[in-house]
Amino acid sequence: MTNFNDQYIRDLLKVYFIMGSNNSVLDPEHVLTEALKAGITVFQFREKGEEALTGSEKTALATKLKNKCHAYNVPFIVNDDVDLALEIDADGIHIGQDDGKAEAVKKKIGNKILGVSAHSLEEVKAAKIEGAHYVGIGPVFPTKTKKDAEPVRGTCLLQELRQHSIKIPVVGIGGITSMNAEDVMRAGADGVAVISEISLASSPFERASVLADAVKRGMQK
Ligand code: TZP
Ligand code: IFP
Ligand code: MG
Repeated sequence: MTNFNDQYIRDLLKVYFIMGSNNSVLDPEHVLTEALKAGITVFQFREKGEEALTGSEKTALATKLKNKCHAYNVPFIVNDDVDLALEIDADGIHIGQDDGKAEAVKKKIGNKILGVSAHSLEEVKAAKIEGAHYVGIGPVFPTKTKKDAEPVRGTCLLQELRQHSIKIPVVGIGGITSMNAEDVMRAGADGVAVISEISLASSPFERASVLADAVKRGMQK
């Protein structure tokens, strides 16, 4: 039940790439490798929705992508599936509001990073109390990737968190591109999380590089 240093987590969140096998046209391992070369700072394996892999196929892909991340010293986070995270010894787990209490998940995972999706000030405060290491705030902008996404909040909630001086690392998610990432950072996010911006790019390396540059421009000291 380690407490990670907040600054370590903030640094990790800067360029947060998320992908499952159905988010890319190109081979997922190829896309991830390009993104790693371009300098993504953390990766989340999110295998859900149409034609998502299950069972041993899911485990095999997760293992392959985890090994790729580790070759670049980038942490590997699993979305939702605590058992998979434990089985393959992932570096962390990301859960939503309907995936059970963060407290219970935290007890199960021991020395791993815990991220929680939050959509209001109340959910952020609760996640912090329950021991989340970071929260994902979104959707910031309209997204085509998540069909059951909550209403778009723009950068309001990010600004609100900062105004209330709530001290937990935060990453924005939903419709983020290299064109708006700088604004998301200036609104108070520690980083940006993207799926399609990188996973659907014809050159994931180029796109992830441009995104990383936009994040840097938006960082404030
Ligand atoms: N949660 C809120 S929005 C979203 C998730 C998983 C999808 C983000 O995908 P994209 O393609 O970066 O908009
Ligand atoms: N936020 C995040 C993250 N990941 C998700 N899968 C999600 C919301 C729904 F970016 F990691 F914070
Ligand atoms: Mg979930």
